[in-house]
Amino acid sequence: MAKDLDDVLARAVEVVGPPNVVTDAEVVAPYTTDWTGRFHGTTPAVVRPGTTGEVAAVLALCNAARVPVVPQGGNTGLVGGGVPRAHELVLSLQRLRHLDAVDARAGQVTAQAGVTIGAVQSLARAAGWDYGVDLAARDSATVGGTIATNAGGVRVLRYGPTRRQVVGYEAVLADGRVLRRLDGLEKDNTGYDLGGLLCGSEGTLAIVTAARLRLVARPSHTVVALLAFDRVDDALDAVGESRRCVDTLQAIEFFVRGGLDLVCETFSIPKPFAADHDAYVLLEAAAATDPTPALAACADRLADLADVAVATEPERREALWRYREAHTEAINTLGPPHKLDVTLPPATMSTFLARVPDVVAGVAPRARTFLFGHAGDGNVHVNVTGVDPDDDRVTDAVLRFVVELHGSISAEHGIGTAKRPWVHLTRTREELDVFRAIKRALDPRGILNPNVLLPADR
Ligand code: 2HG
Ligand code: ZN
Repeated sequence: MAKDLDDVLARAVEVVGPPNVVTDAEVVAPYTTDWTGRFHGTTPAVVRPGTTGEVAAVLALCNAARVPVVPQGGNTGLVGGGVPRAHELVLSLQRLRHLDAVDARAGQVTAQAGVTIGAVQSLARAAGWDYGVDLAARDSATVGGTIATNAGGVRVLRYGPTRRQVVGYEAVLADGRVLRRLDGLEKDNTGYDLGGLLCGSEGTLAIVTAARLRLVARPSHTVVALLAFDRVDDALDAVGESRRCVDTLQAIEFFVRGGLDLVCETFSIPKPFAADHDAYVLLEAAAATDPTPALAACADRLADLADVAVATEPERREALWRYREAHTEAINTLGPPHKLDVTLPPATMSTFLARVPDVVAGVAPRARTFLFGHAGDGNVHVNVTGVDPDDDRVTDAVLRFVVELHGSISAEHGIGTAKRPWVHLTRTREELDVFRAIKRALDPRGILNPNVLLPADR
């Protein structure tokens, strides 16, 4: 194997050029640790192809020699899915950075895998459009990575997750064959939806090298309202009520007192209101006409609303968003967190939020639990600090609690290596058999991201 690996690397150098097969420990280091600092690994090399043809040639070499590969985009994943945990080769797609002009007639754009979400948004906005996916990691997260993880973000409520934006794709199979369907046909009812299958496949079936993305109309008026409540249940009622009476909502986010305190302390920013409150809901509405009257009317109907702040100007809107978006960064200052990204049905959300801190305390009495997320999607980000990175007891307890309450163990971050041992809690034996059959059909030698998503073979 070592000789095969040396051969593969030597031949990869011929394909991508010497500067793009990186073995220098210092340069390699950022590719082998995830953003949170929880997942580490080692790799024989980071290979950085610059074209789809180079991706294909490198994969063909790896496949022939059975060298396992971990594909990586902006390395912003939160479940250890892009980090080489078992000394796999890292295939970085960052050099695939070509972004076509917006196709204004189609309302679509073609982007290579390494283009950031921020770049797609900027290009779309300059042409009067927008991209439906938005997330805090926008300036590092890439098109390829967000497709591989079917990333969600803050506007799933309105536009759906990444899968809904993908009209076409280009991807390389494990053996180097290229699948390409980039014509942007909105209707193409000719069999299996292979592009859809790649969304959320976490690099296990093929390597996405480009995508044709659907753009959305850009509303001219955007308003953000931050609502404060003294009981979490009042905040949950407000989520339902705002969905019913404001038809222009694009985000409904939430956080609670502990997370807000940490954000304000960490970044020395003033609290949003004179008094502290237990729960906060952030609403963003956007439309061709000013949504403020609809938001105000909705707020008036909320009998238990303790306070409210409204922002129409970009700077002030960003300041309100910061209370929510800065949670991830603030929590990271406390040490590598355990991140449990889960969804609950509306019927059990209240029980989950009330009891999950005790579930955590039951196995990790000194841990701190933070709860925030995308309330409009039933998506809670349970972040737990003060637990050893390899201690799985918190994950086990929380994920079992989620399943008991009929939720899902991953809402938008995926399974990766972090949740692989628990995937059977949320997928049936029959479903996992189908997953394995698909994996074998597309990657018979099992070289593509072999240590994520699917439970180890029986
Ligand atoms: C967010 O919604 C991201 O901000 C990150 O999905 C969540 O840090 C997290 O757990
Ligand atoms: Zn999120």
